[in-house]
Amino acid sequence: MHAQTPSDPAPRFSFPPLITVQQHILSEQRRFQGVSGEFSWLLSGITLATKLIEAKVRRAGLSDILGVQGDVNVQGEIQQKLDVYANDMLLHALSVRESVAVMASEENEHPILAGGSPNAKYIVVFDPLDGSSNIDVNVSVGTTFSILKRTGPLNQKATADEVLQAGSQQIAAGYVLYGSSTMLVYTAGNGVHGFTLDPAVGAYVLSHPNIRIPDSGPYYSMNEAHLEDTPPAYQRYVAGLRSGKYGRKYASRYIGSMVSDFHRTLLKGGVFLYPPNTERPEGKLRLLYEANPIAYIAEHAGGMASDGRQRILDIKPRSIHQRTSLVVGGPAEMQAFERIMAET
Ligand code: P6P
Repeated sequence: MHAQTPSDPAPRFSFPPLITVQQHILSEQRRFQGVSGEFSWLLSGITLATKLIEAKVRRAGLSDILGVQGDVNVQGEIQQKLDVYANDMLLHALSVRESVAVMASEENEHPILAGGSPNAKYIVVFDPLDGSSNIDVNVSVGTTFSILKRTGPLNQKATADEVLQAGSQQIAAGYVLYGSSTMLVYTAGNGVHGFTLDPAVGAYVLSHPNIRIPDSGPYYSMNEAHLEDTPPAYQRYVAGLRSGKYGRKYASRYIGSMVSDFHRTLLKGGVFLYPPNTERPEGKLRLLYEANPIAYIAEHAGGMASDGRQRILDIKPRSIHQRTSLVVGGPAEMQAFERIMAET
């Protein structure tokens, strides 16, 4: 009988366990039946791309990347150089993930059939740099992403139409906010979790586990320059927020960068709204890669998201760049909104 090799007791640390987003994703994907590791490998492509984007955003003022690329994108918007860079990073990182069949980006007119393996089963839809018009004035910007599964037979090549799925079909969604710190917030349907990028080591570390949107919050957030041009019901709703009609008087906060305005709403509570107006009767924000990921996160954090008539996640898209109005927030603010809309 050999003498047993002595062993030490398990180490006890004076700090909480450091959980990286990769570790978290691996534990998450075990919930998906039959998901081999493709899901975590796909998400690692997104996190890698956002680290490359973050490095450029952090130095935007120091290199010639500031200013406009000069081109105009499919939205008719002047492309900022960082827009183009961010889009290239995501397209590159995802195109080398065998599990990605289709990519759709705000910056590309049509979906891109990725060169994934014939059995690639995922679709990734993203806005590489939302709020990019704020770049030159150093206001936070963000990346949003939405992950869907293919709807066509895996033994046949994917079609672009497979992107047009209701937001309720998302299997994961998230955003990266390039703010005073860089945070990745995502959900794979089992809670909403926030990770802060530690620039010293280049890792997203779990900092906000199981985020829940407060039942009621102190802020409402909209571009009030459009208020007189929005439908009367929205004007009545905002008047109620201001007057204390819904049980508290709200303060106004508006950054003009959707990811930032939503992130504050998610953590502090309240409501963010981009209603329809005379200039944009269908709303301004994009359904597939702005409203859907935000709505998916909001609902998994205990909030709600509506286009004024229906749940955002129930909308069946007609086109990839389709716009929608968006009202998203905590239960108290959204129930007050739904009561107002029910009166019309
Ligand atoms: P407005 C940024 O251009 C964006 O797409 C969103 O990030 C933001 O919420 C909205 O537009 C701001 O629009 O009309 O208030 O400038």
